[in-house]
Amino acid sequence: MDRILVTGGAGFIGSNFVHHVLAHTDAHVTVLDKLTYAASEAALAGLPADRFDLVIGDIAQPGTVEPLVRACDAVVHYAAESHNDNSLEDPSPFIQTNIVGTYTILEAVRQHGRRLHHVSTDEVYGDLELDDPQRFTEETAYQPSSPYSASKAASDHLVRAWVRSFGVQATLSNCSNNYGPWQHVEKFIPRQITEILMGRRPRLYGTGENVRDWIHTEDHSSAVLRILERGRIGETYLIGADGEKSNLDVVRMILRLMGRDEDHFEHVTDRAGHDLRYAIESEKLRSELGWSPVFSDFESGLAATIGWYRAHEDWWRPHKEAVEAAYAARGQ
Ligand code: NAD
Ligand code: TDX
Repeated sequence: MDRILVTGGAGFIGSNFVHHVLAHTDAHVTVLDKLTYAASEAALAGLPADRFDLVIGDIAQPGTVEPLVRACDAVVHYAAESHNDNSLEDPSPFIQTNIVGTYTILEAVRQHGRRLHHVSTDEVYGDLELDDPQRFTEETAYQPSSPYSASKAASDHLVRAWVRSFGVQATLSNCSNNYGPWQHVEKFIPRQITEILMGRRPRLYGTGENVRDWIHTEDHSSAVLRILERGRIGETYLIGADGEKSNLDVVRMILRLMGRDEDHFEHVTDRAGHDLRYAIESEKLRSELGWSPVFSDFESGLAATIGWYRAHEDWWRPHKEAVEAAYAARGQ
């Protein structure tokens, strides 16, 4: 694959993947990104001009997508509206980008016979009880809870239908919660770190017993590249790093790593329909494609992430107050 089109490549996870591909392959990368509030051109600064370009545009516009897909060998599709809380306020951009946008990409890869990797989330499977010995596998039934996860589930179904009905050469992956540099301050870990940096208290939705399965975004990128290069067409691979932690434990760990009292947080209004627990069984990816995560120690990955937010206040500070005003309006 000489030329890879990365949709959503100016976002948190997509930009990490762009750096990963440029560092580990000889491919040229074109990013297609609408540059929504969640995008960050700074995350793509300094990339080699002969191997990288950025096209600003909407994945739901066929006239934008078609020539870019024609010009590439493979598409890696990250672009999405990604925040559950926003989807509860206004689902409409989630339907438009995540469903209509994915449909638009699928029609272009069908027309031009291009390889596609579709990036999705473990949230399509709904949630697990805290004491359930099972984890999500590639066979788990879909049961999404929020407008966000329902829109991602719909996009996954479209991809599988285009594989089966039209022979599109696609793979899919569903990953657990990512953390690392360049994540928007609306999300849980960056919100809590930056609240502490601003002298305020972290805010836990509800009891804080909810469990997320954390993976460093660099490990997500290495998994996606492995699937792009070696995955079997039509297959789905779950990506996870055995990183289950309750939100309460994560907040306490952040407070401790930042030299604060571990009980120095607040409980706030719970998220509507809040999924209780996500947990990924990634055995298929590990045994079939030989992938394994590098960031196996969550606490040291979290400490490095805290260091990154300390050093990049110029980047996150301009977004911080608007995000907090929206949370405050909802009692969160
Ligand atoms: P993000 O919100 O940080 O970035 C999304 C990017 O997509 C932004 O750069 C944005 O400008 C772009 N975009 C949005 N709408 C667009 C449109 N219509 N046309 C072109 N570009 C558009 O999201 P993220 O956290 O980096 O997530 C990336 C992908 O990974 C998403 O598909 C998400 O569902 C999936 N995912 C995320 C996580 C996680 O923990 N964040 C976990 C598993 C899967
Ligand atoms: O202030 C907060 N307090 C809090 O307790 C925020 C912002 C969140 N939470 C909780 C809600 C979740 O249980 O923390 C957990 C993580 O919240 P988010 O960062 O919003 O992530 P989540 O809803 O789990 O979804 C994330 O992982 C799956 C990504 O945003 C999705 O794009 C991805 O698909």
